[in-house]
Amino acid sequence: MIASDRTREFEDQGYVLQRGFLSADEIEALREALREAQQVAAESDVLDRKGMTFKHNLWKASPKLREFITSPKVVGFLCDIVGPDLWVRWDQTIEKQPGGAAFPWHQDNGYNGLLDMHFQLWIALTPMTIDNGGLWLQPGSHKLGKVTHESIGSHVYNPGDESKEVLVPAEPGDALLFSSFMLHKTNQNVTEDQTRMAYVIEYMRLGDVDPFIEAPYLIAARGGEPAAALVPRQPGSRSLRNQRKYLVPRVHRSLSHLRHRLPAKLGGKSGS
Ligand SMILES: O=C(O)CCC(=O)C(=O)O
Repeated sequence: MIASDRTREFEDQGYVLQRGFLSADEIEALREALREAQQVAAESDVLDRKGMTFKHNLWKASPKLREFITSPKVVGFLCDIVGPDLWVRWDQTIEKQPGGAAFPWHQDNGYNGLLDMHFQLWIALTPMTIDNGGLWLQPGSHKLGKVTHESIGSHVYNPGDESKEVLVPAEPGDALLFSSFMLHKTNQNVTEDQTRMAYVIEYMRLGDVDPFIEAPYLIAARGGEPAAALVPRQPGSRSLRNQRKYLVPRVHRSLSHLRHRLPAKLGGKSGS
């Protein structure tokens, strides 16, 4: 498929699936780099939740991962579809062990509080099936823009229109690029012996910001070309448009952090 077809597909469906994106050697090299980075991941970047393990910000610990996620192959694939100027907001491995719990319908913006669409490159590192907690999408749901989510336990949830759901079965090395506004979910892993694993890298347009994460930031592409650089500021952070856009969310987040730190008798939630 040529790039403009893929761009149209992304705009229309909210995702593009590239089967066999990585060769067997590339998958092995990526697994090895991830194993090394997972071993040194900061404790604060590891989240274990009901049989799902998330390890975040692995690129920060790994020159090999930085090289991979800003490589001509990855950047070329992304830029052809979503545009020429990108930085890396986040990365994580997601492992769902046998019995690992469901992760209900949501947009990623429902968790990270961001207002702009960004781009999720989800790479399968094991087979992903209906039984082991493979990924389900609602194609076209990205056109809703950012939707509201209700909180259920530790999750946020918006069911969208479940009659539109499709499973994306995948093999190791398949890559799925999807909009952060895409409603998606994974079901419980009902196998007895299969842990399924994906590596997800999130890219944003250079003009868009995430005011909630810490430096350094990794530029991936400029003008459609790989342009790996670690920088102390997000390129869009000085724009008035972005500062205004996040004024209210930033105040809310600061107040909520403060409430969690205050003793209960002063109205906080910490109770200490
Ligand atoms: O299980 C997965 O690979 C995806 C989980 C998920 O929906 C997410 O991290 O947003």
